[in-house]
Amino acid sequence: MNIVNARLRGREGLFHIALDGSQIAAINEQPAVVSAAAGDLDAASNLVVAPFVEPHIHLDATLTAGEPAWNMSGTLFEGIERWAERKALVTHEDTKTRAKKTIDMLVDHGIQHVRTHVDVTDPTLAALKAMLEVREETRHLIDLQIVAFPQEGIESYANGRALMEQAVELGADVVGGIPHFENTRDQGVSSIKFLMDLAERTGCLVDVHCDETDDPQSRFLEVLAEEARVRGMGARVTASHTVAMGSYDNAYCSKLFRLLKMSGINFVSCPTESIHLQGRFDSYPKRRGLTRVAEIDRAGMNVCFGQDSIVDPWYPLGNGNILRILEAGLHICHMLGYEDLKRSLDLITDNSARTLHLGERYGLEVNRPANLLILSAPDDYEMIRTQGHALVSVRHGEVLMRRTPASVQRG
Ligand code: 17E
Ligand code: FE2
Repeated sequence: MNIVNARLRGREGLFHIALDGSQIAAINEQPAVVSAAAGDLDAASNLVVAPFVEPHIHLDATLTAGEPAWNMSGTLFEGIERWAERKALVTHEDTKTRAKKTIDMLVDHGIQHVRTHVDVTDPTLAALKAMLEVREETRHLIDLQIVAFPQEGIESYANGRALMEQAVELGADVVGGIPHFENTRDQGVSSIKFLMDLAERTGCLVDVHCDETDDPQSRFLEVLAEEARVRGMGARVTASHTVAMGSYDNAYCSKLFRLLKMSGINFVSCPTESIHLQGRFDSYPKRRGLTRVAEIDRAGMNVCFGQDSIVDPWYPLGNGNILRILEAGLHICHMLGYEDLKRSLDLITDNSARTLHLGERYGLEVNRPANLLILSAPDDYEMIRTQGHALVSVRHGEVLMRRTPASVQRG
């Protein structure tokens, strides 16, 4: 199969992309627009990019909002309470059904790589066992990384450490954490040492829910970054949320950034989730409750956007469309300047792939997997402005999804 009349990010002109089975065989410049042969795909002078990436979602909790009760305060902590009630009702099939429905939504929006956090603070590890099956059963749709995520704490939950170890033995790809939720600061610190040891010993990646609170005293990011730096593991470590950084004063943050840069860790921000969950203890002025996305990016560090939730106890909306998250994030993070707009897709493609440590399994380059999207606009700026879509998703050299844009008639 070939894709003709493709525009590529950061390059002038049109391109012809040849797929050979499940690999990209060639990418060549086209002197002029051509008509597509039977069986080929016509990008119609629009962008062709590597698939969108969802670097942070909770597939075990999706599609449960209101069951058995709604989160009325809109806080993270009520979300955790409501989820604990729903978690008691979780079954193997219930988890698989909801996760697969959600994966279909992601696929419909051009996502082919997903990192999901799965709650392992459950003595039966029911959700984890279900998600390990989902990972295998959806390989034709997505590459799925599973994070062993201790929603109710590692140190503050009964057998928390053993459950984390068991989750990794069963096949989790990534070790998680939630230091700001542990009962004490000391437990937060020891939880990070424990999870970094576990990851180092087992070769897992690391992705910690870190400082997801407006409390400027929540300073576990420095602990995570230092552990990553000393062990030389930065490229394999991700700090998710880090929203307390939005409340740190500039003097502390300037010292912190030195360490963050040395550590080489990655960052995920979930802007729609954080704008909803944070700022809840403020009146006015009211904080945005997000990490310093633009500043992290400008300091040369790696940051990307995720959805976090789709219709769960923490966030009642969502439809799988990561472009919606990108648009919201650019607004909330003061990133509507032209320099940011013209490379904005980085935040849901290349930066996210780096966070997931995908290496040569990702990217629009010869000899890499034949996974790509045809978008509805010619560049990043126009994709955002027109609220564009992924129109075709190709995976392993075959069309996985086609979207027909809405049409408007006048008169
Ligand atoms: N759990 C958590 O601790 N934080 C979140 N944002 C979600 C689940 C969605
Ligand atoms: Fe999360």
